[in-house]
Amino acid sequence: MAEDFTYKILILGERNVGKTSLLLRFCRDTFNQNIMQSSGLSFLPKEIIIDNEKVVLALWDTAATEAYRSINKAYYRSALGVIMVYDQTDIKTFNAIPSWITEAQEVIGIDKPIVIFGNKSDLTEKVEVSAEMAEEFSSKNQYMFFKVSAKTGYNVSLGFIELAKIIHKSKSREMNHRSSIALFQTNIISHEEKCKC
Ligand SMILES: Nc1nc2c(ncn2[C@@H]2O[C@H](COP(=O)(O)OP(=O)(O)OP(=O)(O)O)[C@@H](O)[C@H]2O)c(=O)[nH]1
Ligand SMILES: [Mg+2]
Repeated sequence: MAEDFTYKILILGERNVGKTSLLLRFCRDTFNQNIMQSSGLSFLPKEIIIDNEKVVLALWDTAATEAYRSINKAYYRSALGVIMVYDQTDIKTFNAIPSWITEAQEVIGIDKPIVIFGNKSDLTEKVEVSAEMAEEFSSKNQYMFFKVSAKTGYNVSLGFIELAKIIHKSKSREMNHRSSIALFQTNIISHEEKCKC
């Protein structure tokens, strides 16, 4: 049976950082300055090819408002990676990253890859979070970091695809490991069948 490469990914971050806009840029190549604030939870699928294999990303967009935050947490389960978004023109959104990550890791575990998106890189005159600050924070915690812009599309696909590649690599390793164990078990069984003792 063909393997199902469907990977659930969470898009997290404070209100207004551009989570929905990044998704719409990646999945539909569109941008709307007058986008509505999200309520609840929604997801968009995106099909990509990695190493000649079809991979479907199930991208879960979350509403950051406090009322939804705890409800959404119930849906984090089984996510294999996180896109953690902050707005480079608002330092509060950068400072909030650790609490979002802790909250996610309580549900999905600490071993899942996390990519930090410093969004709104097109707004160069209002920067409150320098790329150096974000890079330092990311490398200290072993997260990948991308400066992105949902408005111009800068680095958006690249960031999503890099996360998908990491997930795909670990999934492939896991499958190889499983098939080695299955092969090993088959060998033991066939040996026992042959052995009449
Ligand atoms: N200049 C600029 N504006 C952006 C960018 N990304 C998003 N925006 C704007 O920022 C505002 C918020 O974007 P959303 O995508 O709704 O943000 P969100 O994180 O989904 O917000 P919530 O759903 O409330 O949690 C909107 O006015 C967007 O048009 C960007 O890269 N550059
Ligand atoms: Mg939204």
